[in-house]
Amino acid sequence: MVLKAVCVLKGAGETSGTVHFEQESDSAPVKVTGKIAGLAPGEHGFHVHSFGDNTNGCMSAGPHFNPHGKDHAGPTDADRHVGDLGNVTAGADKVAEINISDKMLTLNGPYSIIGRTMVIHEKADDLGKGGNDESLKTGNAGGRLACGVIGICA
Ligand SMILES: [Cu+2]
Ligand SMILES: [Zn+2]
Repeated sequence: MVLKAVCVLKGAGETSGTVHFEQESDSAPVKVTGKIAGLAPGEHGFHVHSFGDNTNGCMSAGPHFNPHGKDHAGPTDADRHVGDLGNVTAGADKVAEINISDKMLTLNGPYSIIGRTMVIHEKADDLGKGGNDESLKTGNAGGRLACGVIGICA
């Protein structure tokens, strides 16, 4: 059974986008595709945060989704937050095209990301290599430009 989800990201500023998720089977990697516009050219941290709560904007989404109690890291690290998707890169047109396949994300079971929040950040994620405490929590990715709850789609 193919599982599909979608997330529409919005924020207080000009940043917005749509991200699609697709998983071919229960244990398959999750394909993450889409586009985010209104970004300063360069890298921007991109994570799944714990809560599907946007009552106080993107802040209510809480910290990175981390059900296994790991430190923050990059998407290719074995030990990382489940929500750590690293960076997406915006071009001169201020648009980031997203095309990621991730083995740790899942759309089913107790660690499903459905109902949680996708956040795009102001700055680059240092992938846990920044040499300070914050690096191991947030990657020093700074403010939350836009976010949206991940929902089931057809
Ligand atoms: Cu984040
Ligand atoms: Zn993290």
